[in-house]
Amino acid sequence: MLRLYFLINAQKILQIKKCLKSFNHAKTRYTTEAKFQTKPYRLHRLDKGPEPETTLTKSDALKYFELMSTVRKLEANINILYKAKIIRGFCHLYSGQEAVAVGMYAALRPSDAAITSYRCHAWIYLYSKEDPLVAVIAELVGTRAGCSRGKGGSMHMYAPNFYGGNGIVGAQVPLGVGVALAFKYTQKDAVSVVLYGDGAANNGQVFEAFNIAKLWNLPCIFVCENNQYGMGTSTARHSANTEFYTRGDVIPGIWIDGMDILSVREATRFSINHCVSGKGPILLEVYTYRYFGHSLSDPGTSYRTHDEIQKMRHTNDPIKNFSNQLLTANLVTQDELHQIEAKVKKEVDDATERAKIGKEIEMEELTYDIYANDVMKEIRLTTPFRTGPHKVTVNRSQNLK
Ligand SMILES: Cc1ncc(C[n+]2csc(CCOP(=O)(O)OP(=O)(O)O)c2C)c(N)n1
Ligand SMILES: [Mg+2]
Repeated sequence: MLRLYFLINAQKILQIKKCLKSFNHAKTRYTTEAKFQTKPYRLHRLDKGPEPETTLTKSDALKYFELMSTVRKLEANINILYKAKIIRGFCHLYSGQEAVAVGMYAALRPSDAAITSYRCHAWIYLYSKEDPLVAVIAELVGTRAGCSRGKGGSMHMYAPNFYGGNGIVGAQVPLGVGVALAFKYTQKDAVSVVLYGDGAANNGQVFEAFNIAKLWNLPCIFVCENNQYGMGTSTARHSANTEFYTRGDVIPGIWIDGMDILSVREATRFSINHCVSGKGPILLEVYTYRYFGHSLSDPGTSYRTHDEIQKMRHTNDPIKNFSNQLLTANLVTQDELHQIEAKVKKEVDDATERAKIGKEIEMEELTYDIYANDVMKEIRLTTPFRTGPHKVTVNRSQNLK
């Protein structure tokens, strides 16, 4: 009798549990948006900063999670290809900094342009219109499906409205100001996002570019990605003033927690409004961290401890931070995130295989498409005595499409 009583009760408890589970599931399914606090900003020459609260829709949440996870997996596969010597030369990974590119991209409009240093894979992936994963991987492998037909490699990648991929420290900053000048001159409703590292922040041409951008109030968002090291030198050792968001002098600045994608998105929205309202440039310092060394030939552990990297991975990872926020707010389920992770893995692995089996360009194409207009008929090869013919075979340069 007592056994029967327990059996009936156990069944009831099971039923109640099932009900509760489906109720919770329904509750999660029907939460279509949630509000989140942004991380405190620090302001320079601004009375008011970005909003302290932001609304996130479920579809955007899933999209941002997918984009950040794709960048992480893309760089993981590139690392493997590099170790297998399938990718040669320089190679700088973005792992750890995903919330910067994806958070900014989430706020940018199709007309807005960007330019960055050599750490450009994430940006190419975001800006490329066709087969973006293959555009990056094939370029690194050196095959013709690459965004520069395999001729550029890690530091020379372009996409529509994305001006590279630049290997000379700081050199992209005046170029990006030039893009902003073109926007103002042609009265285009667009801003130019100009990214550089903390290690470029004391470069002379950066200050010349700041000056002209402010003098002419150009629509320029300067972004110092402070990942705390310039190659192997910590910011405290390479910079007399590490408050990078104040370094534009009369240019207003904002310090942003770059491990929080929503803070980055909100600050970018604020900056676009600042620029398009005619107030001129703004300078964002985005505080972040890179898990790998400066490039793949730097183990990245001689100037910082293994513990430091592990601590960052475990306690302040941008993707984990975001997924924890989403789960706590009941905006997504763990299951949905797992499904995205599986999809991302398959997509990046498939793209890696497709990029690997691609063919290199023919030798003669090496000297083609250097100029958009065929201004030089002969291009110098390895010595002044060896040249190759120039030809325009692509309709327009990648970044002008
Ligand atoms: C004009 C110039 N000087 C030096 C170098 C060598 N170099 C490459 S990256 C770098 C440091 C850049 O620091 P940061 O922007 O913080 O880059 P991170 O290591 O974080 O990518 C230097 C000195 C270069 N590429 N160009
Ligand atoms: Mg740096």
